[in-house]
Amino acid sequence: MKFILTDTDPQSKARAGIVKTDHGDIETPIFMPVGTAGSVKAVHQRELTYDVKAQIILGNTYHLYLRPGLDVLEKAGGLHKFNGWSKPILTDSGGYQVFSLAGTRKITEEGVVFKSHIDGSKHVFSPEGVMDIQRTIGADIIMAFDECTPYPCEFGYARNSMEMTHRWLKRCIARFDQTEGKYGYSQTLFPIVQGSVFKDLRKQSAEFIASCEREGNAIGGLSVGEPAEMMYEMTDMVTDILPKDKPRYLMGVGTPANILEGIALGVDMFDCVMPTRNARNGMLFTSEGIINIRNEKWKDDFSPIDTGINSYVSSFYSKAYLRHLTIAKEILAAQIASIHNLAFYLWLVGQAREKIKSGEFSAWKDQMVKKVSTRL
Ligand code: PRF
Repeated sequence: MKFILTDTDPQSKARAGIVKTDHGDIETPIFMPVGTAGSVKAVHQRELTYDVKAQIILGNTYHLYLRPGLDVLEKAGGLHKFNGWSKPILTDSGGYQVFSLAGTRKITEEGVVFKSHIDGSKHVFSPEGVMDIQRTIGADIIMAFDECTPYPCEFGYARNSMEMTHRWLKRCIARFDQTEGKYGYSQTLFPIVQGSVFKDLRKQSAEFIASCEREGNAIGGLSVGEPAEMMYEMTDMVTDILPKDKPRYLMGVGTPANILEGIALGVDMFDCVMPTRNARNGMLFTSEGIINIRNEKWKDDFSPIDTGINSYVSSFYSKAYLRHLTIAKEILAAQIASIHNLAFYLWLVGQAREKIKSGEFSAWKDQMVKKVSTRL
């Protein structure tokens, strides 16, 4: 993997660049649609490519390991072959899903013992095991095994957890560097900064992560319930420490406004379930603001969902029709809303990229944050 930093904004820490992988280039800043179990919910690959214009998607180690399982993925020749997505893929390590989804779990220095949320069966994730699993899944970018602390979190717990995440990282790196990709293309490992909302821990963690000199770095443990200002403050501190010549990924973030602020703080990559999950509940993000499509006010509004973002479904279907489908619980509602929301997120980061390139990012960002946060 290679990262080429092409432009920097004069008034903020925003940057534009290109991440080069064996499955193609990713233009940053970028949003990565979440495809937890190997599919971006309700969106098939052709729409993901041509309508959403996704450049990279995410998969989850936890889910893919439990189902379909590593034997099937290996027989298929990896996740790209299995799901037909031939562009880059990133997999999260399970170091977050195990904590948020699995039933009873026990964390030790060795790793985490957990029970599957599907059938209650018992499993163990260790730093080494999770590297091997992600080698088999075959994502281009794989994530280190970490503990994402909850919010709020006591200082002592956050410090011990961060120190364990650092020891786990050393084990991840050792295993990753001793092994090779199974399918003929290269993979890269991103470490994850933790440290909850404590400045000294964040600083310590960012310095440790930077010293590992991997090809890209991630910021975890944020957007877990803390106030947005706190998330920005931590991100700002961390991006001052992480190397400038490597991509930075802010995990699980966020709203359109969170993403714009994150870009201004020097973040290059984002992922979140929000555009797809909220779409399934009737919440649409548009270039004019936020819509609850179930609202009576859209009943006879035959105007297109959003003509501002150059997406086929968003200009083809009307608000009134999508409202009807949503209220009638038609499957098509989830499809249209998910494609639209993702197309909007990809449009937003694409616009940010253009504005960074033309030197107009900061002023544009401020007015855009207001616009995308407005409830229509
Ligand atoms: N760690 C991992 N994945 C994550 C997070 C984390 O801290 C977050 C936090 N927002 C989302 N996804 N491994």
